[in-house]
Amino acid sequence: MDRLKEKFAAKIQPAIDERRALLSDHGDEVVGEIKVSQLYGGMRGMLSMVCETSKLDPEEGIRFRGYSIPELQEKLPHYPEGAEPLPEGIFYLMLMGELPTEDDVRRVSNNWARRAIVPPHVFKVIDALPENTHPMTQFSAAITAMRTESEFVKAYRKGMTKQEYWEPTYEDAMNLIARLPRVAAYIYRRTYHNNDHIEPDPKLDWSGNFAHMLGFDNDEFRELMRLYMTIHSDHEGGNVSAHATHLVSSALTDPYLSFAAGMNGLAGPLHGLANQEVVRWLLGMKDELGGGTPSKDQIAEYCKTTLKAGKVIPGFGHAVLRKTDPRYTAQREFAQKHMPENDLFKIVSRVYEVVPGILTATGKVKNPWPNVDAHSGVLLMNYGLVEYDFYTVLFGVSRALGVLTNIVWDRATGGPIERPGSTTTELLKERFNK
Ligand code: HAX
Repeated sequence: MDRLKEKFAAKIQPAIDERRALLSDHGDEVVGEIKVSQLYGGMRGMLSMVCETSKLDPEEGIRFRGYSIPELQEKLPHYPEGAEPLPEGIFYLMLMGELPTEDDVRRVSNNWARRAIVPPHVFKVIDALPENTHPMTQFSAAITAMRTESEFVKAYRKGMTKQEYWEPTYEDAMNLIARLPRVAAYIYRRTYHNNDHIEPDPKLDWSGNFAHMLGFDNDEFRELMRLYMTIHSDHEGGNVSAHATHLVSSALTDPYLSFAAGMNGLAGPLHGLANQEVVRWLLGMKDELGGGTPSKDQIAEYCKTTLKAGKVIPGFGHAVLRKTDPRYTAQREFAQKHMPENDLFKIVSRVYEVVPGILTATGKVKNPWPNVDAHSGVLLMNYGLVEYDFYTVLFGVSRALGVLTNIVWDRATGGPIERPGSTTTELLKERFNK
């Protein structure tokens, strides 16, 4: 058993005991109430699950195992001479519930490098799709095709006890995380670089190697990937990609199919696809106004046209957050440090000054502030990764860290199949008309 797995195994029984004690002492206590508006309103704010890896506060933003993004930028190990946290570190933190040492992070990196070989039939499945297939469709198909490698499927068929479920789930999660950068880079090079693929460099860290396979061998871009992969990794349990992964996994579906379900959810324009929509929207505005940096008035006019057409302004608003997303702020700080003169960054900054006022004036938008997706594209564009239809795949690679950690924990603690109840409008009417 590898050291990480051994360390994780030691954490399982105390976690089970803790849950048992909570359930036995407080199992019947009420932690929330459900309003009719929530039944019709996407279950917004309805406390309905436990997710250990991160917690979202509407005002403050995300905390991973209690740590904010600025704290993680300071406390998680960096690449030698780098300034951004290594995603291997946030994975360790989410899995173990404690900050990693430099050595812990090196071990995670080496562990993933050892597991990173993608079976050849996965590339064949990608190649069988038309070249203009959206990268998220290719990504989802490739993840599903990789299910042939599932240790959970093999062990379940052979027979195992419930207490053993976590072990092959852990193996699948680690293998998937290790292999996703290669799969994603393959899709990118196939779709946009004439099938000119780049072999992995196992000496690099997970994100550095990913940047290398994508074809971006410069130190600043690698740093950007480390930051990007860290901050997109988790956003508590109820968002579409995390919840879809968890829901499907709760039926004891293997991690490959569960994660593919999460990625299909991430591909929606109200969720992860918003990162491509932001760039499409910004470039559309630039085009319409004949280039240059649009004035605040011009941006305001463009926003009004977007809203009049019945569209949302991508990258703004959130179902939980009520302030500027700290993931937006972290990316803004990266831009201020590395690319303050970039034209598109200047537009993004000006958009930040204009959009909240316009959304507030609609009188219905609960959060007029920017989310993570409002900023990620402009950073990628700066380094030459301009094919924005690919951006959600990058998000997906990162999201694997959180959602797969969650299902490992779920199997370790004996999580049940999810089966919430539903009602009908007729029954609600009967109830209130009594
Ligand atoms: N532009 C225009 N209208 C918006 C809006 C925006 N950016 N954000 C919210 N609204 C509208 C809603 O469409 C809704 O309108 P209707 O009542 O006419 O249906 C109204 O304001 C109230 O919505 P809300 O309660 O403020 O927001 P929701 O919780 O329903 O939705 C969304 C949250 C993120 C889906 C929403 O803000 C949105 O569509 N934003 C733009 C797309 C986007 O950036 N998505 C990424 C979110 C972060 C994420 O998951 N990243 O992966």
